[in-house]
Amino acid sequence: MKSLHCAAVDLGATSGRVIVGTWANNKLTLTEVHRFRNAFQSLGKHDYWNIAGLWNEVKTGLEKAAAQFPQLASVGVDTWGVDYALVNADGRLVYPVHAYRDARTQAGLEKLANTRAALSRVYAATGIPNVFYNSSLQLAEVVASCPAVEDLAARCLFLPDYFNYLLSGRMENEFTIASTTQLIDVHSTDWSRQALDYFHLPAQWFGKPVLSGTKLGKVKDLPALKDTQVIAVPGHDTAAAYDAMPANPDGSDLYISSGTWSLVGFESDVPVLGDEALKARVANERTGDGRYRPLTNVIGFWLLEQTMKDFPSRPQKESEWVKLNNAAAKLPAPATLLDCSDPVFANPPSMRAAIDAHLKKRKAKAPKDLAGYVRLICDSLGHAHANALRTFERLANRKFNRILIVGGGSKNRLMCQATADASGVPVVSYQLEGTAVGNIASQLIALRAVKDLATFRQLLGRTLEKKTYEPRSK
Ligand code: LFR
Repeated sequence: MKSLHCAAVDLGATSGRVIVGTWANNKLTLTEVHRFRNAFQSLGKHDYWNIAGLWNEVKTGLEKAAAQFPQLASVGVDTWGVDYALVNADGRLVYPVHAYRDARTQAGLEKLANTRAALSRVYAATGIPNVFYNSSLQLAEVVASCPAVEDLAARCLFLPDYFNYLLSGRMENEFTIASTTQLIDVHSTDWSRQALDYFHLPAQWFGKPVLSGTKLGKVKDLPALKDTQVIAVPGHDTAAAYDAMPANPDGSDLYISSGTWSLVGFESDVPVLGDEALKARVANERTGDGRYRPLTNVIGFWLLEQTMKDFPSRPQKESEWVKLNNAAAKLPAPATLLDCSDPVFANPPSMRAAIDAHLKKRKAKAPKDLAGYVRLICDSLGHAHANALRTFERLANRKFNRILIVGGGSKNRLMCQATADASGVPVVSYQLEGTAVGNIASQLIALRAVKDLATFRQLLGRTLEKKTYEPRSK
């Protein structure tokens, strides 16, 4: 069989990369051709993404990919969830692209939280809980504070949609990313009229979502990629990462995509709804083919990434990371853990100060050094992951035998072990760029090089390196 090369553009909130997947003899090989940092920038009281800068990096990455793999068959884009670009009919931005951690949604968040009937209605309609970053709240804030935008904008393109548009010239809303907005009908694959009405959003901004695998046309404006097909993959990075899970087909695995956030969830043919699910903040996000991925967002390594900023001595090299983690592992287990759901951790000016104040309120002492914070954060995440497992077992009436972890955080031994210990089930961590692999899997299926996702997972599972963490009794 000839080898096939597909490029994944994978944009995360703190870093982005372009990775080429080469499929030959039923085996996937990855080549990272470009990696770059990403961060939102503050201007006045608000936070924005540097979209032009990101697009430049995407182009640089794709040109490098084409130089190394001249026969690039296709490209797919996935990004973090919920953020969007408002464009006119010619595709021009009519509003700056805000970053989801911008505090502008606070008033809308509180209003919905305090209106029980509306909150239940919106949850029953969309299956998405009321969280500060929801696109619904962000868009409602724009329309309320700048009503002219309703006329100026012709379409709302979520970030993968917008990059797909820049690449192919086609404006489509992809389904997985649409499902993170709190605007999709939980019982169909289309927008929820009820939710659009509640948030006062113009229905004409949104097109009927396309499922992943849809071909959008050839790349325009990048001569080296003129024969490369743009494919709408699961545009939400978490959906892509879940697709890459070499899971047991019987549904007995719980998944964690671990990075800036820990996305803890599973796949299901039916949503998990009701008052208890709403209280537990279960988000019924969707898979590329229209099924469900009930999950909860645990704050993740954002806690550590931000705490590091307060330590000039933070590790730079891999060997320094290992040393720091070893020092953290030797410390006694902290008696008081962080409540990872406390909103004070969302976007504080200093994470270290926010952690110290949170501990003080709980009458506990702040850690003495960076190793102490690492230990506290890893143990707290482990505990939060275990809580999510128990909640899902109860609400979905399931039993999970293993937890599978992919993503940058899966390399963190301390967190993996803490998760196994707190949950009482083995944790299997894979050396896997989950989001890029799921992105590429969708392209391979669309190009008919692989039959379906189940086949891809089975083939992938054969070649992956993994490490299993058995739970230790206390
Ligand atoms: C992870 C992620 C989460 C989403 C958060 C905000 O990168 O996409 O799934 O809830 O970022 O978009």
